[in-house]
Amino acid sequence: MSPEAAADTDLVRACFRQPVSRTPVWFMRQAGRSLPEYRAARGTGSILAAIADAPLAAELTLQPVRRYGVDAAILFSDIVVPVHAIGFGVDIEPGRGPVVARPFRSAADLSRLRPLEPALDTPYVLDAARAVRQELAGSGVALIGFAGAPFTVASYLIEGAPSRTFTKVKALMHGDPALWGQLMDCLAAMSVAFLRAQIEAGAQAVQLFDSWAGNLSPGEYRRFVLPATRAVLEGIADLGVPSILFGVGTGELLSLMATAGADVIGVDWRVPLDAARVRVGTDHAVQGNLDPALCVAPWPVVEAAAREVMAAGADGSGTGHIFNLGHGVLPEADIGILGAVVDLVHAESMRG
Ligand code: 1CP
Repeated sequence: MSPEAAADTDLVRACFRQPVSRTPVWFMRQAGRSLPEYRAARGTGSILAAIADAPLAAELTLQPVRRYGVDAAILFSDIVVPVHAIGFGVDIEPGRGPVVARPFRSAADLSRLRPLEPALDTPYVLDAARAVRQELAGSGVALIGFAGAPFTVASYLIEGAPSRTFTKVKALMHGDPALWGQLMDCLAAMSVAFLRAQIEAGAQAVQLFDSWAGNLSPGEYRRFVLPATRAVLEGIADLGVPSILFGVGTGELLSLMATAGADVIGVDWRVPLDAARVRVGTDHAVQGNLDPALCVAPWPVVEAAAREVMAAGADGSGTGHIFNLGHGVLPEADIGILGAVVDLVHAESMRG
């Protein structure tokens, strides 16, 4: 991939705060159950099986591009794919999320986390990336690769299932900081390997999902999470591909997240983007942040909210904003509304 080709998309230009032809827009979880074509193509099999079927994963990645006219495709994969692929014993239960048969409990469990060799362990992800990139060549639509940030992946490995209290995670990080540090180092190395391989296979930007970081205090984030997050972003910096760091409920963490080395900070719907900009500083682009729950509301409500996001996201020169939701598309979202949001953002930002 030549740097010129990579820079030839509004998404990449916006990440680097360069002038764009119009504000780029995509949606986290844009593939998935909200799309009838997704339900038809995927059937009832396990999501990990769909991810391991490269032609199917490529098709599921491209569906939202065709449906909505978004400016980016995000690879159809999951943040637990690497730990699943090295045999840690992770599965994804329909309607529930990642579950772990034998959760991470002690130093002995570190031996179950061998390094990831993407070409051998997850060749299907790289095959899907190459296929999507080929399909998108010359379209101006960028391919986004992604990985889970160490904290959010660790939260599944330790809790054993989706959690809303993170009690076991916090007990380990505070109770055995040395073991916590070793776990973070392992997971950071895995995310670096996974992201580098996706970039080499054609991803033009990457997003690091630290979805559950908002459950931490600033002190916890600084001490227990920021170093490994920074290591992931430093580990891919030489490739010159822009990075987006995102979490939910991170209003009090935004200024710390801005020191991790990402080009873009993703913001959920709780913090207006102009306030977020003050917290992350002028050297970052921002991504977000329409409330996903609003995407079931009548169009005038959504239109007003989307216009507010655009106004708050504009940095004065019309650069450095990627329009997105504040978190993933909900299964019950109205797909006609999502398409109308894309059209609105494009039309309004072209007016200049
Ligand atoms: O278009 C896309 O974005 C689809 C690709 C994708 C992505 C980016 C999937 C497929 N998963 C992810 C990332 C992911 N996975 C995150 C970060 C994004 C976010 O914050 O939403 C997280 C936290 C996960 C873990 C996960 N996988 C959950 C959340 C559970 C919890 O803790 O609440 C769930 C439900 C899954 C399964 C999953 N992964 C992807 C899909 C489409 C699904 C649902 C499939 C099913 O229900 O069978």
